[in-house]
Amino acid sequence: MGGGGAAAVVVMMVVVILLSEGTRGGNATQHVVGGSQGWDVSADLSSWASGNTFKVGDQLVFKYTTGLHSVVELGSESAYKNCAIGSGVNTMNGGKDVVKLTKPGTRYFICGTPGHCSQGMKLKINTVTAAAATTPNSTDSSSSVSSASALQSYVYLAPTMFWVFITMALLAVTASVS
Ligand SMILES: [Cu+2]
Repeated sequence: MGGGGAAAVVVMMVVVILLSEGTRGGNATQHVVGGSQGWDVSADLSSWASGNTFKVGDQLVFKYTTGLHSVVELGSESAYKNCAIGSGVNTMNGGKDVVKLTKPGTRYFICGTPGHCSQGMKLKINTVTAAAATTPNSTDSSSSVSSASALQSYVYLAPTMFWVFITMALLAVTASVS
């Protein structure tokens, strides 16, 4: 009986952790690569990249016609410069490929169709930490930014607190039964 109660508490704890992880990612952005052009030879990918801010937790979505293009991730600047398709570290060809930006740094993507990379179908993006992406430009705006983020964390915390409460209630019930 006591064992079952403990297992239930562990399950609830896992649920609490998963929920708080999920809500923390609430301000993540999905970037459709190339905008309305999508992942295509005609898209101006370098200006698209410079017009966007990529934060840890964001996602890239490569949209293209299956069979016509693919997405090859490269591991180095030199491979990227040389359009070295053969040295890809990851290849995707689903037509709607999602890449999660899990850590800060530079990532390189090219099209795997011969000739497309040299025609400009290549993307280099720099991912920054979520904190670095929020840069207040005056003292006035910095105070409003901090109060806004305080409110945000309260909102994100609310569902977590709910589950903590449920867990505490369950613990109390388990204790009274045994
Ligand atoms: Cu292509």
